[in-house]
Amino acid sequence: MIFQPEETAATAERPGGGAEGAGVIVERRPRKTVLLRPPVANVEQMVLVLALKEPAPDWLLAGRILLQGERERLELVCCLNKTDLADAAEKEAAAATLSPLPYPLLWCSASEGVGIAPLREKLKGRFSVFAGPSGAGKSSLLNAVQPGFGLKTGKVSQKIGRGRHVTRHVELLALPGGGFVVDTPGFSRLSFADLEPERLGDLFPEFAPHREGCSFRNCNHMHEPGCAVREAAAAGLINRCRYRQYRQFWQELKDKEKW
Ligand SMILES: Nc1nc2c(ncn2[C@@H]2O[C@H](COP(=O)(O)OP(=O)(O)OP(=O)(O)O)[C@@H](O)[C@H]2O)c(=O)[nH]1
Ligand SMILES: [Mg+2]
Ligand SMILES: [Zn+2]
Repeated sequence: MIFQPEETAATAERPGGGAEGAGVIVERRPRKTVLLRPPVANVEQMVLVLALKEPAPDWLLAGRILLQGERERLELVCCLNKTDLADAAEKEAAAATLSPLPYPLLWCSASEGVGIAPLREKLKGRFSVFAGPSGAGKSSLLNAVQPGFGLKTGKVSQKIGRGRHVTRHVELLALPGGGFVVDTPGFSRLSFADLEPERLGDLFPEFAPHREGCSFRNCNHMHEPGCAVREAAAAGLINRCRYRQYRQFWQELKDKEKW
């Protein structure tokens, strides 16, 4: 379904009669991709937004979000926000996890206007969704990309170090230069539905160059002898944190299968 603000949908029929300032459904398209968290259909691109600090990155959650994007074959972009708050060691730690992945990595500060132009460029003409934990700065970044959005933002709780779930609804926003972007509520838990553990390895793109070297063609990269992926992780050629995540996810999916 495509929504447009009234003024850009002027020539379209108005099935709902569209009140002043309301969106109008101009076209209904078949769903090609469907995300459950956030619940959005037909997006092409997912922008994972993490704060370097306040709240510190939850890599496990980030891994789950990326996995969901991979499963739906979305183009992925990673955005590390709040560069103004982080020191060199914190930036290095985040880069170690994200820079080996084949996704563009943007360093941003919504409050200082850093990295906003490249982000705007990535969104231009595309249908994107922002995803990430509460408080990471998704709405703040979108406000920086397009001040007219005027999205509500909220302070991160000092006591629990987490966002306060300010964005409550999935919001579809039209970009002035073409394209749409969806702001979504942050979440802290995500479980995968309908994923066979045997498929999991395909959704870790950095495993691809190593998989060929596994002794078994159907290697699950868990306990099999001669697993080139496990060896690559041990040798530091694959980020160890990501490989540990893979093992955890695989186990989770296996346990689910038993039910
Ligand atoms: N220092 C600093 N603070 C930022 C930056 N970006 C956002 N913030 C602050 O972080 C807090 C959370 O920002 P939001 O934009 O509401 O975060 P969100 O990801 O939309 O959160 P939810 O809507 O709850 O999912 C606000 O107080 C922002 O002002 C940044 O680059 N630097
Ligand atoms: Mg928000
Ligand atoms: Zn293997």
